[in-house]
Order: sequence, then C-alpha cells, then structure tokens
Amino acid sequence: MEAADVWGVRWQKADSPMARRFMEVSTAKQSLVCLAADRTTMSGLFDLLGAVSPYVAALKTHVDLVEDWSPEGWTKFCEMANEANLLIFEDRKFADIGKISRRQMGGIYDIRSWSDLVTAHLISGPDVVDGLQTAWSDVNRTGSVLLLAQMSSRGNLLHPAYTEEVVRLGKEHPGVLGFIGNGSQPSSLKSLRDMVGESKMIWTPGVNIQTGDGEMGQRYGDPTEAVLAGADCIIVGSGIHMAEHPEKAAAMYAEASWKGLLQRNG
Ligand code: 5BU
Repeated sequence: MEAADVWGVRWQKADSPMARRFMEVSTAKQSLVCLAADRTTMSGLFDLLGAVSPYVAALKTHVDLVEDWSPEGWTKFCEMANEANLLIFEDRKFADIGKISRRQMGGIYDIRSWSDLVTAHLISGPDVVDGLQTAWSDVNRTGSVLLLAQMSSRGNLLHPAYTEEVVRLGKEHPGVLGFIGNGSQPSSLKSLRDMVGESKMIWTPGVNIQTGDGEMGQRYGDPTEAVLAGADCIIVGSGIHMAEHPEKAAAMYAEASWKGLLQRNG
C-alpha cells in the first residue's frame, strides 16, 4: 500500500518533508501510534522499545524523566529508535522567548542533536518556532515543531480563542509540522481540524481504549474516534507501557488507529 493512496488529501497537501516521512512510516507499519515512552529507567525504556517498535510509528520522550540518564545510554536508545524507523519526538513543551528556547535545545540533554520533533507553546509569541529551528540548524540537522493548540488535561487554559490564534500563526510557518489536539474529545478535534485545514498534521494525546477520566486530571478518548475526528497520530502512553503485555497493547492501538484512517479516507 502506498502512503499517497492511504493518506489521500493529507499526503497531497502536506507542506513538510517530516509529515511525509511520518505518513510513509505509518503506512509501512499500518500504525498511527506514537508511543509515549514515559518510563524512568534506561533499561525500562530499552525493554519497552524492543517490545513495541514494530507497532509504532513514532517515539515520544520526556528525556528529563529518566533517573539513570547518560549521554551514552541515550545515544544508544536513539540509535535503536532510528533503526526501527521511528521519528523521535521530545515533548519538551518549550515556551520561552526565541533565543532561550534555542539554547534550551542544547544544554546537557542536547535535544537538538537527536530529536526530529519537539512540542512548543506559543504563549511567548511565534519567535519560539524560529528559535527551535535555529537550534536544529546550529547542529546541521532539521526538525519540526508541534504547537500546542489544545491539551488533553481537565481545566486547561487553552481556550478556543487562544487555539484559533495558535492555528492562525502556526499554519503559515514552514517549521511547524502541525498541532497537538485534545484526543479525549472528538468534537473539539473536529473543530480543530476545520480550523487547521488539510496541510498540517494533528497529533493527539489523551487516547486510551478505556475512555473517561485518567490519573490527575488526564482524560481519555477512543483511538479510532480520534482518527475519524481528524487526528493523524494518536499518542499513547500508559495504555501501552503500563499494559501487562505492551506488545499486544501496541498492536491493538495500531489496529484501532489504522482502521480509523482507512475509514476516514474510504
Ligand atoms: P498517557 O499515559 O497516555 O496519559 O500519556 C500521555 C502522554 O502525552 C504524556 O507523556 C503526556 O506528557 C503527554 N501529553 C498529554 O497527555 N496531554 C497533552 O495535552 C500533551 C501531552 Br501536550
């Protein structure tokens, strides 16, 4: 199956090579799943990735959760992800002014050297995206930004007028892959898709087969519903890494997401 056929209008209108790369990988794996690898030890991360990489199309990290982090261990982990054909996405939620965000891509974790994608809030204004793009070019790499247009957590302050502004500014920016949408609510996702149009991606956390309220204000919606409502990638954490059999869980989420895409474009 070719990515262009499965993804239809999203493939035709995509304005970023990174979006096309994601669509190709997800087509090859028949999975729109981004694994949120929220484990706190390197061995836990290696085990998880070893078990589920055939079923996921991207790897989302929180590098600062890892208790025994070392540059050597992390390099190996990223190599493993690259060999498994995964985009590496650090969910750092940058929010500072452009020049500081640029420097925060360096520092001890040196995010610019291994990430393909990062998240950012647009609360400080659009220059944060230029700061992040400059950081990747500082190390001769390219990357792309997902802007937080919505969040999955209860009571978040990303109100509709703010969402609209984020989309308006982000839509025009070539350094933006797309937007984070609220995967727990298909109706808000639909309205986000209407705002975004077809040329940018929407990736959604807050997805679990078991829908409803999660831990500490997290909320969950159904994976297939999220894709039908316009999500191009479902971000799944505990649904996979806390499952008794992460491999089986990942395969199940992959199937649910793929089914949604085929149905959406069918
Ligand atoms: P969960 O275990 O599937 O609930 O994990 C969700 C992940 O997505 C976790 O890494 C969060 O940091 C991330 N997330 C989120 O849950 N909601 C949001 O609005 C954003 C990110 Br942005």
